[in-house]
Amino acid sequence: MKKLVLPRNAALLMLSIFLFMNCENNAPTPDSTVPGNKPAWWKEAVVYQIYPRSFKDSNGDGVGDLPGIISKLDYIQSLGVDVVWLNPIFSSPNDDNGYDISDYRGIMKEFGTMDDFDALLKGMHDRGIKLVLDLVANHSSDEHEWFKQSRSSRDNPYRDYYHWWPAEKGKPAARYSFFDVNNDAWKYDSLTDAYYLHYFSVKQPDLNWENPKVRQEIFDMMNFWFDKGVDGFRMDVIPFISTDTTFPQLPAQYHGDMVAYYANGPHLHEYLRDMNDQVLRRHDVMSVAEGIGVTTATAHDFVDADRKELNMLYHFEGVSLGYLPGKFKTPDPKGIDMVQFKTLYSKWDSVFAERGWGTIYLGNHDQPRMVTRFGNDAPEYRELSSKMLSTFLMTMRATPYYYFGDELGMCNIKFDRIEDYRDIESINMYQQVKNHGGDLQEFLDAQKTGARDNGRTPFQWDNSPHAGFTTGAPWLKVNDNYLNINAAAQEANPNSTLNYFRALVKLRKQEKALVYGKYTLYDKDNPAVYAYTRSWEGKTFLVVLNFKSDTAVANLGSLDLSKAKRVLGNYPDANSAPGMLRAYEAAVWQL
Ligand code: ISL
Ligand code: CA
Repeated sequence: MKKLVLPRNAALLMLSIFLFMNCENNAPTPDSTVPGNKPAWWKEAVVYQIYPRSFKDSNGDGVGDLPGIISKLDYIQSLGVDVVWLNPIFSSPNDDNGYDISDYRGIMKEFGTMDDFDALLKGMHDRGIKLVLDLVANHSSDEHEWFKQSRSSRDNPYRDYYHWWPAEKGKPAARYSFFDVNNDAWKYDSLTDAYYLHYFSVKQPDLNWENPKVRQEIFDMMNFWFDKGVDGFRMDVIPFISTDTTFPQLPAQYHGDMVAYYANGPHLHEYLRDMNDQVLRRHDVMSVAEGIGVTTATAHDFVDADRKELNMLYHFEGVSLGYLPGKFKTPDPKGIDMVQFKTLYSKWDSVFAERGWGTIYLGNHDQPRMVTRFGNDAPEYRELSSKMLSTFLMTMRATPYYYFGDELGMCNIKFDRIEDYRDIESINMYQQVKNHGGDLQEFLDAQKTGARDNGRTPFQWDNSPHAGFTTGAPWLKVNDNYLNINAAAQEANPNSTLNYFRALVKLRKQEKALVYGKYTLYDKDNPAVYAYTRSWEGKTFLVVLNFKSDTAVANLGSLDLSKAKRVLGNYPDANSAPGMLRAYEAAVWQL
């Protein structure tokens, strides 16, 4: 097993046994952080998320690939990040860009080979970067051998690897699907006269975790990747894995909230503890749940150290702000209410203040670009507001998950036509609106804010055709603004968003107060400014962020600002006082 070097003397043996048994192993020496929150490498890490399809194409087929990532390892290292999380790279027919896996131990043909993978992992480790993969185990592809077998007959040994409902029992109780044109998570299959369950597309049948053989297959597969040296997993919709296989009518308490129902299956935590016992605790790795359906009330069950389940999860509450309730990803014309935003992030900070550990992100492959959603992508404010949002992400008490391209200030592409979209979600929802005679123009307008493809356009490397992403035709259009917004141009400019991001990462690495320090919110009712301090071992940093284009004043109450010194900011010079803020100004002050 990886990293379990045989110790030479008894003291080391004791130590390594202790580390092995402790699920927050590899911790630096104890210090003044609160109990339950002891240091760990994954708490101090900055995670950089790469959508491999859109990072760098090496062979001109228009699809990013593993050799492409290898060719950019020096760039990734230059950011100063500790961990790279790759979206799924496994064999897949790509109904949902790799979230439909047909072989968990194979590499997607378009992305390369296992040799490429080994070279990528080595290249990362040689540079001191850890690699986290995506575990998509709630469902597989319908082209996975297990499903082919399962579907073939009712008495096939793989039948119970998936959820089947025999048609002679009538139609099963309704379940909602994220990606089905009819919203229906049950698909009738005439071959065996039965329905199978798919919370996502018809090509993503849900695996039956209630079957111990399925759990064993998944745990063995995880160990396979860990034995190769992988450093962790991000776990796709992991709260959904356990299912009441009697499929009752949806209990009344969950009416209108199917996600919460899916995320609270009867044996969920038993399976996660089992996964920890059989896999995670045996390696020095990190785990993070895509915490869909998880609330502040249930979060501790996943991540508290004494639960022996997972390390972290990311919630959906922040990225759900500013959309109209009951309407699919439709922006509220009033925008995002900053008081609500601050209340929400302060609440999540306090949840993990003494136990567990949080994460923070504003963008990922399921979200639009953060500068468009939470900042301002108009030319005069794009750089300032990108830097401001990065300042927020790098100074909160939580592990930042930073989405590739945000360091350049990449923006939503805002397609006008459905034909430009590649994402199954946009395409199927469009069809759904059409089938119901809905307003297609309204849908397309809303997608300019909310569509997932906005965050998936190719990385903008330079000002050559297709932004240097590919020499061929890109699988998804490149944003036209690449002529202005690209890595090469920003390398050359010491004040670019790229170099500002590097400075932020460096500061977070230098100042443990920004990782572990106590968080205190100031001026909570200020509708424009987010101001907070981070204090630890006698050092205090004040972070002030103006989320609006008007100048703003923050009331910093009783804070002693007499020795305040600006250590970083998105304007060339410090303002006259920490509480005075220009448009989208961000500054970190040491007090
Ligand atoms: O993307 C979403 C909203 O637009 C979410 O509802 C998303 O479907 C949900 O967060 C689950 O996401 C994960 O599983 C999906 C996959 O499409 C996403 O890319 C993945 O992050 C199915 O595997
Ligand atoms: Ca390629």
